[in-house]
Amino acid sequence: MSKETHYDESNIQILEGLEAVRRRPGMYIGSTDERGLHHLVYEIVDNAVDEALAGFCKNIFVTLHEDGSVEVVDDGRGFPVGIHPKAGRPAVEVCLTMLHAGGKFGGGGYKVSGGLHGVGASVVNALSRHLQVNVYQDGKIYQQEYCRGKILYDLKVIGETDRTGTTVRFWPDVKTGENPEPGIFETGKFEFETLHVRFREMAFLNKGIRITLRDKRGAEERYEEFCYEGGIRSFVEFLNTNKTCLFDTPIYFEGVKDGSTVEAALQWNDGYTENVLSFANNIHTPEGGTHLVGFRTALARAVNDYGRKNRILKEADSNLTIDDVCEGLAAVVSVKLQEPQFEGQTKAKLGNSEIRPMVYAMTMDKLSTVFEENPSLARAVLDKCVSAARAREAARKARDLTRRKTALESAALPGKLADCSERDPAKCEIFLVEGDSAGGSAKEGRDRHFQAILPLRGKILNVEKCRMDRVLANDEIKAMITAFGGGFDGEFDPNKLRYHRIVCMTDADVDGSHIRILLLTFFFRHFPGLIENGYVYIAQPPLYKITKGKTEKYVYSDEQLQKYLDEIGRDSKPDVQRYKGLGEMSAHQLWATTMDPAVRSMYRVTLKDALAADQLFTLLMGDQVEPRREFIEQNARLVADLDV
Ligand code: TSJ
Repeated sequence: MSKETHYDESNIQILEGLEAVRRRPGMYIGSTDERGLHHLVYEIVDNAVDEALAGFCKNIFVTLHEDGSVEVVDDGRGFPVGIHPKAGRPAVEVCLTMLHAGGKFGGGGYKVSGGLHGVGASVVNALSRHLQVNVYQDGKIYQQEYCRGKILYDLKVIGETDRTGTTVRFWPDVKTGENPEPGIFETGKFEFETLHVRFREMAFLNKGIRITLRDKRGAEERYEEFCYEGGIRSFVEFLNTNKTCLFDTPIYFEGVKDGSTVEAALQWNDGYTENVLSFANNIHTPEGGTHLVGFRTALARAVNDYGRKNRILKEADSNLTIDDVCEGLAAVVSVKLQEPQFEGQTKAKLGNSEIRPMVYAMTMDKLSTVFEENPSLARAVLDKCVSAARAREAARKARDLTRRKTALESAALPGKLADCSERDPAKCEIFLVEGDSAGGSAKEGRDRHFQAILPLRGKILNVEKCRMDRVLANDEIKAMITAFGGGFDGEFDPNKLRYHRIVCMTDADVDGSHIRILLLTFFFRHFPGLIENGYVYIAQPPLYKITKGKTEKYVYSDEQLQKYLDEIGRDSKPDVQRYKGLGEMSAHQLWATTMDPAVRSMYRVTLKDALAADQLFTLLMGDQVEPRREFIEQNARLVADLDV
């Protein structure tokens, strides 16, 4: 600090502020893992999005550089460089070095600010080993740089320009173990996919802005551009990609009240899953909140009102529930408000109570009008909701029956389950095995201490094409639900699961991959918690056994086979045996190649992009034949080893 002569008392305060961020980063960005790291990018991009929402910027470019830095460029007015009256320093410096001094300061700021719960760019600066800001304004290029939030030199002019805008490039402070500073982040690796999903979402939520993501790391440059003139209407169309919809264009409305804006788009498809996403100030609220409650309640009310008025619902019928009217519904609800209050465990639930009646009134108003003006649309929606209600009633009865059984019979576990003796779920594995013969080998070959086997007979039900009542009537599905423990759908409780590894062990052929996809579809639709917690795995049986003299070697792909044959030489004629199915292996071979934790390799099924997974399952399992055929032709290999 001694070299920096301009530090007076207020600057010391600045340093103390940013020191607090470095001491307790979790307080400001949630965590210092991959999530926290990505929040840095969102925080900077949010500043540029604010400029776009104010109407002064159209393009935002994000670049991931080889050296681990991220660069964000916008074509806005350029961050003000004039002296901030209170701080006596250039405004851009104040924003990057003082806590809570974001775009909102100085009267002329923006109406609503996104920002990751508005922590501000100074937090990113504090947590960066290095940060450089360039401002293009009034024909000049201004620049300033920082190290862990400390100013390296005063704002200076470094050249001339004919454009305007702001550029921030930062190098996150990653723990390396070698530098004198301990570092902040456990990892410095930015995931293209994660950023891709978030920027796509940002572009949907803020119509017209263009966000470009460029990845310059690695040999092949990757590039994605997001811009949607339709905004959340396009978002809903995207959610319904390849689905059959009840009507052509999403219903859309927008309204402003008391300085808050409410926007929603919705469209039903003929499927059975609800896909309603809610956002507050561009932040996804997976736990919902007042905006979502207002929306869903109004929806049910509008549908019931119309049904009663037009005698589609008879006097004796009970009201359709919210879940009934949300079956097959894709919708996006986005509110922007002055002072968002986030609640809940992960701060992912909107708490502002004034928002609920606002969203309720606007939704009621719009839907009533749309139904009145489009009787055929209204009829299609009501028919769908009425059959949803019937199926729900049937499913409830089936569920009550299973529950009662469970309470009465002491050993409720399915008969064909060969359970393990260990009781700590974290140590337990269950293998779902296709067919009785492979099931037999697996039962014999396993380590019965911690490995359970559940053989599955015949075809697994395609849950994409049937409602809950039929899902619950299926024997294989019932067996899985009782074996796993922990309930499913809305009642799922990971703490009651009996196994923390659920392994799909199917043949390495077309049928095997089909069964695997059916299983994954079932987990994704009815046990999403299993995938989110990383409990689902795909076993990797070998493709070949190579015998030469006394040595035996298993390989898992054609590439591995060629490589191994090159290694040992082909002249003394090694014996290559191709496995077509698990059933061809002896119990011992199955253990030694696929089940023994010491040698096996398994894929863990992950869910980076829930929306992409939804579309993939729709595509693979849904009704529309042509897009599926195209997809499978183009991605034959991917379908064979699907990593959701
Ligand atoms: F904050 C930041 F440094 F991280 C950052 C800010 C990063 C990036 C990529 C962009 C920005 C940013 C800020 N872009 N545009 C602006 N605009 C303003 O800050 C601004 C411009 C003009 C006026 C005005 O009243 O004339 C007011 C503001 C707040």
